[in-house]
Amino acid sequence: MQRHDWSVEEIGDLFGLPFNDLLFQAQTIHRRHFDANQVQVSTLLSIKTGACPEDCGYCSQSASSDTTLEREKLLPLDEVISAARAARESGSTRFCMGAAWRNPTDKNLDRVIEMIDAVQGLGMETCVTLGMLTQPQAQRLKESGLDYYNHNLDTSPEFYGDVITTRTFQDRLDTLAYVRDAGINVCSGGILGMGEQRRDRVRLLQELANQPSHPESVPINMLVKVEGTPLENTDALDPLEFVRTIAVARILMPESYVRLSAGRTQMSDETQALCFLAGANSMFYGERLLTTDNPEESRDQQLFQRLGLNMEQIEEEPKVCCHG
Ligand code: SAM
Ligand code: DTB
Ligand code: SF4
Repeated sequence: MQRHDWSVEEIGDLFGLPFNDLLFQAQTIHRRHFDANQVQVSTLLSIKTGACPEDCGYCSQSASSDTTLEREKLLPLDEVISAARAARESGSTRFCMGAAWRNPTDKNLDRVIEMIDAVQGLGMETCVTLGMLTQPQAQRLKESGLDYYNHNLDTSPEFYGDVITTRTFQDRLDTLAYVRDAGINVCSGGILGMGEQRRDRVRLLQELANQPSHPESVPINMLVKVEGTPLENTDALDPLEFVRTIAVARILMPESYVRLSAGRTQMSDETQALCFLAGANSMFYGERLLTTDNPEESRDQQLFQRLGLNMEQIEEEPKVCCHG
């Protein structure tokens, strides 16, 4: 059963539990809904990089940031297909394509839909993150067969304006509503370690859990501090507070995949192990996130082995398709 009436006090109390009690509760709930030793892995590809008109303070791709990132045009279809095929060979079940847009134009969407078709043809699940959508665009993506749309709330409504000024928290909620109402699975979460307080982490999770339905996937990112961005010198968050946030997300949204997302390169194996114990059961796999590094596949394989974790497999046979 999903609850959508979590209060700030209830969530604050969960955060305030002794660590062992919190992890025990989260792991107990996790085991009711999932195989505790199974992790779903997705691979990311940036299909359009840099020169984004938004001013998200954490992002390497914002035109307002002073980063050294090379600006790129939308990638050709064949490059997307080779990257997806490589991801499938490595054992990834979902391919997530990200574009540095405020929102896609209808022409952009035609090109992205070709990419979605091709990736589906390889038998993989598809996810895209393209910025804000209109209702008809969400509908078109649904008709293309898209499995997931990623659009993060990023932080609490109260802290949001300290990080982003070019679009509002409400804009994000509107896009999520279009995606959800179109029948596409929602992937929505946030970033920790941006200088927010615990009450902001409480409010972020409250906003996510109190949506009309829980996002099917909830990415929890640790800020990757990118040189030249306004958040480059933010103080690091205590890793145990990151683990607590994962545990509370698991308790509030028991049937959702909680995704241990950006920031793993800077995280110890032990912190990641605690995240899995707290109920994280999906992550990004492959040496690159969008523009920054992710752990090498061999490193993750070692970690899986040490922890006895298994990667979820693609269930269906690949469909026969023109792209081979
Ligand atoms: N432009 C689209 C958008 O913002 O909706 C899609 C791409 S955007 C890079 C996807 C998400 O990645 C952001 O919402 C943010 O939560 C996360 N992200 C971006 N830069 C990050 C960083 N430096 N550290 C952690 N997470 C980051
Ligand atoms: C999400 O929550 N994290 C991913 C995915 N959704 C698109 C992106 C992380 C980006 C990290 C910084 C970068 O590589 O540019
Ligand atoms: Fe643009 Fe997305 Fe980066 Fe914000 S997070 S600057 S919208 S690419």
